[in-house]
Amino acid sequence: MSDLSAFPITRRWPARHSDRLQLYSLNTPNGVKVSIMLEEIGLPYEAHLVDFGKDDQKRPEFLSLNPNGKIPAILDPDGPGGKPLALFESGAILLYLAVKTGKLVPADPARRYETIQWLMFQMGGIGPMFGQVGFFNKFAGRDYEDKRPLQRYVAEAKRLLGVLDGRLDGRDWIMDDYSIADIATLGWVRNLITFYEARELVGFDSFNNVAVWLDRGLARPAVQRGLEIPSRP
Ligand SMILES: N[C@@H](CCC(=O)N[C@@H](CS)C(=O)NCC(=O)O)C(=O)O
Repeated sequence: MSDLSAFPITRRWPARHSDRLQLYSLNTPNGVKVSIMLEEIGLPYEAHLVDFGKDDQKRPEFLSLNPNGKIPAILDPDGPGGKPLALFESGAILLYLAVKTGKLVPADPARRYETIQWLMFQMGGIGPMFGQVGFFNKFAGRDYEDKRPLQRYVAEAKRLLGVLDGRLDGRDWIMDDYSIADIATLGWVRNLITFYEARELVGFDSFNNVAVWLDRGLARPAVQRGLEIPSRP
């Protein structure tokens, strides 16, 4: 039995099964990357809801694990050397879980770096830019009189979709096989055209390879399950 009591986050979110990986998250586009990954690889885990409605992500117990105050974060009782490992940043968590289990990342070093490259393309491009489209199209930024910020992020989102569409030309997945690069990206593309209501705005239907890839990804049972974990209250 692992002892996770040294981690203050377990005071607010106690582990019922301290031998299982602990996930602190919400089913946002960054959060679902990790729940989808965990569902895909079949590693036993316990999901804890970080409720934004209660500002849970700013509580001292959460900040003790992630000083950046954002989900997702994990605590793996069985980290490197058999010791517990706390980790935040969805890209780092995906990579950690892939390397730990030898799943969803190629073993060949060159292919592995290529996968990491596309993972970083999501982390540094698709996530931040699509998020700004959401802010200026659906949330507080919608009321701004100056529409140039919205136009800038829509143009950048279209450009990024074009890059992804080119990569997916003649391919089922971003790499040859389904990988952490797809897992990182699927939830963001889905969110852009659903929750952020930007389907027409970004001309999504002209990116046929992306549309077909998205449907292919969403058809995976593990993706469907992961998208709901942890569900909003
Ligand atoms: N780069 C971080 C971004 C995480 C992030 O922005 N999470 C959002 C949800 S998608 C969040 O926790 N927002 C809450 C807040 O900003 O207060 C990652 O990929 O893990």
